Amino acid sequence: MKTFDFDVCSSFLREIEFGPGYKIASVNRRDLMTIQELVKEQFLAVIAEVSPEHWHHFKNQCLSSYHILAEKLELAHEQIWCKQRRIFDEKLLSKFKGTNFYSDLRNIFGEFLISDEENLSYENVYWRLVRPGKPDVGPVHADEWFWKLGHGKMPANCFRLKLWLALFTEPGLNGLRVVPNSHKKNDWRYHAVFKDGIYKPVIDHELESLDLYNLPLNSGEYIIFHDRLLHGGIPGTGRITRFSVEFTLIIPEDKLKHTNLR
Ligand SMILES: O=C(O)CCC(=O)C(=O)O
Repeated sequence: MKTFDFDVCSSFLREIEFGPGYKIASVNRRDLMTIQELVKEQFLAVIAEVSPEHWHHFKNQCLSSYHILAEKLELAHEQIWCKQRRIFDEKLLSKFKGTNFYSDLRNIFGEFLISDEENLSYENVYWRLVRPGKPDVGPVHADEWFWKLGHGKMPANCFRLKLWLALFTEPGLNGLRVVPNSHKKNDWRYHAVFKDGIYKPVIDHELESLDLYNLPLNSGEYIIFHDRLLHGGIPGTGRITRFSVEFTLIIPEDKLKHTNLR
């Protein structure tokens, strides 16, 4: 059985910091299926709550064809899929933490927490669904901007990394895009806009002026990235509804020997 190894952790963190600001890895097939099923369970529970007459339509459908049914049934997508409805509840969270994927993260980083930006008193693991051709993606930003604007509380002597896992994607067409090495520059400009009850950062740079790179992530691949890395969703140009899972790891700073990830 593998356990935490300080040197493995240190070299992982150094790859992120001194490399392009991220590292890509993958979960095994079984974990991918488990996490897809957890999302489907919550997805169906939401449909049962907001639109019970349509539940049976979605029950036997793959999540990735959600957009076809949603359009046919004229679902109020934006209203239904607010963030609160896309955060795992504690039961799903506990199943999520039972995966090998989660144990592998514990082996790499040792003890860590997942952030609770939504103040739910439990760790926030949430998912997104992005329809092809619709503006459902997260805009380009660095996560640090949200924290600087007061979204979420940081425990003392810890640093953050974000994890984004592809559940249903078409590589390069509808996943995540990043600006490699952008975490090394500290003067990206943004301003705050009050939306959905919080101040959200909006980037001041023209997107065309950034070296945005569409990560060719397959379902089951994930990226762990630096808090200052510029990133955002790829506006869905594929054929399927993209599903992904995200969360923020909060890691004690004592793992930071030879790195400077504060
Ligand atoms: O998946 C997306 O569309 C955006 C993701 C994102 O902004 C994030 O992981 O912070």
